[in-house]
Amino acid sequence: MNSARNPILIGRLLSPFVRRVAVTLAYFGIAFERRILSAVDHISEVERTNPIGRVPALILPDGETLIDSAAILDYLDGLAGADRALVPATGPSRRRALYLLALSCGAIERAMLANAERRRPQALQMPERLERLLRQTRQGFEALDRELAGRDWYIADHVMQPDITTAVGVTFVRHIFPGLIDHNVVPRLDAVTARCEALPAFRSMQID
Ligand SMILES: N[C@@H](CCC(=O)N[C@@H](CS)C(=O)NCC(=O)O)C(=O)O
Repeated sequence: MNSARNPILIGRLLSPFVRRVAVTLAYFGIAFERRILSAVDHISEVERTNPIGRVPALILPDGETLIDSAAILDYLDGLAGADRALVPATGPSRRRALYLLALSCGAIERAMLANAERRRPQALQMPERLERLLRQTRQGFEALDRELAGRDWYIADHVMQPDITTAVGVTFVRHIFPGLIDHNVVPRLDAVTARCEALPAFRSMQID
C-alpha cells in the first residue's frame, strides 16, 4: 500500500525504461516520489512490487501498481489528456510513433542482452551472440537516425515519446558501450539526443 500522496516510481534511472518514465512524469509536471531499487541488487524488494522482478513499477496513491514502462506511459498520457499526450491516439502518426518506439525499445533491449552476455563467466561466453546483439543495437539506432532525415523531432514540431525514448536509449547505450554508436554515422540522432537532454525534464532526471 502506498501511504504517500504522490505516485512512487520504483527503479534506478540507470535503467532506460525507468528513466523514460521519470522524464515523462517530470515533463508533465506530475509530482512523484522515488524508491531507488535495482532489479539486480534488490531482487526481493522489487519482487514485492512486481512479481516478475523488473523495474519500472509505479505505485499509485490508492495502492494500484502499474508495471512495464509502456503501460505506465500510456497511463500518464491518459492523465495528461489528448492535447498533451506524447503518443498520438489514432492514425498514421500513432502508427509511426509505435514503430519508432518498437525500434528504440528493441535496440535498448538488444544492448541490455549484450551487456548480460559480456558479463558471463569466460567459459560460458558466446562471442558470436555478443557480436550479433551489438550489431543489432547499432543497426536499430542507425535506423532511428535515418528516420530523422529532414526533421528536428520524430513525429511533431516538438518533443514526443519517440524522441524521449530514443534520447534516453542513446544516452544509456553510450554509457554502457562507449563508442558503439559512432557519432559520425548518426548526426541526427546526436542532435535529437542533445536537444532532449537539454530539456528541464531530462536535466532533472539524470542516470543514478
Ligand atoms: N518491457 C519492460 C522492460 C523492463 C526491463 O527490462 N527492466 C530491466 C531494467 S532496465 C530489469 O528490470 N531487469 C531485471 C531483470 O530482467 O531481471 C518495460 O518496458 O518496463
